[in-house]
Amino acid sequence: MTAFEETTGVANMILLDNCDDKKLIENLKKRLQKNIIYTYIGEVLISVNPYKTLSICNEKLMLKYYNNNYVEDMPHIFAISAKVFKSLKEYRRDQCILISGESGSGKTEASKMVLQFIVKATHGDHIIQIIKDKLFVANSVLEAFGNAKTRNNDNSSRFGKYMDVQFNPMGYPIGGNILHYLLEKSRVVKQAHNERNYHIFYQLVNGADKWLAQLLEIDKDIDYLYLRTENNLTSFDDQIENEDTQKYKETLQALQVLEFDLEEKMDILKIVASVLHLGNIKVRRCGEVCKIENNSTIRIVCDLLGVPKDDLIFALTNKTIKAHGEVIRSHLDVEMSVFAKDALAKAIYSRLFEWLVTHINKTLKTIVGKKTGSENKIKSIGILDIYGFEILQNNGFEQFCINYCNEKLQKLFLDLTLKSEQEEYLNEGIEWTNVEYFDNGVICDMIEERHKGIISCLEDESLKQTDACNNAVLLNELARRFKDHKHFSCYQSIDSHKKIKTILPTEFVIVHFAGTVTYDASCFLEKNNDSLFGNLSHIMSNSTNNIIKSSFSNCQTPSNKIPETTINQFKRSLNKLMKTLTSKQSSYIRCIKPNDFKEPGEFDDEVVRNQVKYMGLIEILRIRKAGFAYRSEFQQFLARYKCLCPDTWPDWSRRYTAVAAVCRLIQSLGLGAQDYKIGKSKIMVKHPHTVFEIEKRFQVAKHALAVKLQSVWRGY
Ligand code: AD9
Ligand code: MG
Repeated sequence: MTAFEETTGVANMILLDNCDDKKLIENLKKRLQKNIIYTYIGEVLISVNPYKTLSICNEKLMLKYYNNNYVEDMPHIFAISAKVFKSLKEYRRDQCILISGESGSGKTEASKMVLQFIVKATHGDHIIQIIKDKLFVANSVLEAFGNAKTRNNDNSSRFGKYMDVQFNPMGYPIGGNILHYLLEKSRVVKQAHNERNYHIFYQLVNGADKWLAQLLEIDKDIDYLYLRTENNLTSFDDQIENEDTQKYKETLQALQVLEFDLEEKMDILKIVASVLHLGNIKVRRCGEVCKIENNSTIRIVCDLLGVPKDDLIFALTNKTIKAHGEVIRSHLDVEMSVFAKDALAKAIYSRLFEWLVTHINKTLKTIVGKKTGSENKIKSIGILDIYGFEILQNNGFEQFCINYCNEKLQKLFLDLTLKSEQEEYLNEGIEWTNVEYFDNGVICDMIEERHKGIISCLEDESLKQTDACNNAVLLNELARRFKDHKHFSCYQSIDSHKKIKTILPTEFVIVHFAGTVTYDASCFLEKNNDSLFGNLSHIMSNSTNNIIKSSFSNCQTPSNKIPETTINQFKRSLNKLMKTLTSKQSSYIRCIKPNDFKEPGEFDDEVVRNQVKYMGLIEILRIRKAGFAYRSEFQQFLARYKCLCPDTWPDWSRRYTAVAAVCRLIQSLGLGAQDYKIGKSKIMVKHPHTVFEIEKRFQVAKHALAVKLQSVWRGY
């Protein structure tokens, strides 16, 4: 280690003498203290959240990375982005960048930097510029509607996002597509202490100018129940108010760039305001039935949503179901009426979010077909930024979904890095000592195995109990199925050898790869069924607000058909995502949260140790240290580099077999025995810098060849 590295740490941790967590953590700490937040383990980028603005994101830097090959001693998100972009262009292979880490570790910021690189580093005409502007601002809209302040993060993503940016054969971005995963709906009506609702609500209340506020009948001075956190009245502090106002302007500008027309923008804002008013509707008991108290509030809601007032009042206080061909009406009690109101608020907000994503995708798609005509030549870079692993004081259905998603991503990471790499060495007949690691497949199976897992159990109970949910039955069934599972316990299954001290009868515990989480199952079935009374959906489907009308268009006729449950939908879309990701060449950014208090520059060894451990960073380090940075099939290697040796250029096949040609080529490049290994079908090169050297020579040779061809051409 050089004196410089003594104080600033090494840029690639495969250069560390020891593969233990102490050395790895010490290295990350040294670097953070010098404001260096990026470090490699092989080609995996580790990013530590500095919680302060550093000058690491500017155009000059981007160009530097763009113009250089992957620079080993300067780890950066731009380096990964440049590598991915070049692979897409040179090898014409679809790429993806998987960004993972726990809540607040910096995934969303990292994903924005990748996108910034793609947008800034690529050129193109006016139309390309339009698409780049749209790609860039799409995030602002999604963050306004899908992010919120939580205990862990002031700008926490409450939905999963996979953004695919499409490129034409010249490498210009020509379109995009966003997939979104399960927005946390419950936040719309209730937030934990010191957390907030979605940013857009505060942006609108603070930012709307006078005429708009009058039109939407909103006012900062009104106490909005849905903006009240637990035990906390709505509090607007001056600085936050200013920030929200500023962000409101940005959101509106972004909507403009994304070509939302005036009517659409108004419909969006009306829906947001209607949710706030819905929250303030008061229901009281009136003899046997319940009644809505504040007539003026329900009038505003109906005006904004474009639905008849009497119909909505009826649907919020009564329930109609069809049974044996007859329509049966029953009164709701106060509790059920409030439940119906909240369910409506959640449904219209989440459908608005879906509509926004669909609309954004439409505007991102426009240029693909028009401009190129050859869609099969389009390649893409996908950027995955999902909600991070969460352990809260109170973990519910949402945390279960978020953590399940993180289990799947961790499994994919392990399979694509640790597992497949080790298998490859064995298949190629290369001497290899297996590195053991914790394979979380066992937890994924426990959650999602067909007919057996927790999801299937939840599904069975949800379908059985569509009316009055009894979560105790669910817990009993979970206890029966998983009482002996190492990663599960609940009150009903607990026995002396399980070491969980306090667990309530309404709870169950999963020992996840990233930590032990106690889930409160009280509302699991309700949230999974996610029921909105049919008559409410029907009213919405006849709304004069076009977004509401189209979002509920599948509810034109009241039906008793049971829709697909939330968890089943989520599982299906996640498995589809995993397939997409597996089909692409993947690169990884692992984000680390250095402390639990969002404190700039603060590095808590224990907090980091936990993340290093569960992410399997030590195991990656071991494999990377002992393994090979570059692996290529003989034919592929020769196709690219045969011009570097007179004996293999232009046609090696007349004199050599593929393996002999590779050996001849390697020999002429002057590689030592320690630099590479020849497997059964592949050549493996130990260090990245050796590959860069070969690549550099290739670029020089290619250039020389091009010049020669040009002069020959001119001679004709
Ligand atoms: V969550 O799973 O969506 O709750 P993320 O996405 O991992 O989480 P995010 O990117 O939102 O975390 O980062 C959290 C906060 O850390 C940001 O709002 C910034 O204030 C801060 N942050 C993150 N990365 C950087 C950075 N590279 N430079 C400066 C940063 N601040
Ligand atoms: Mg995020």
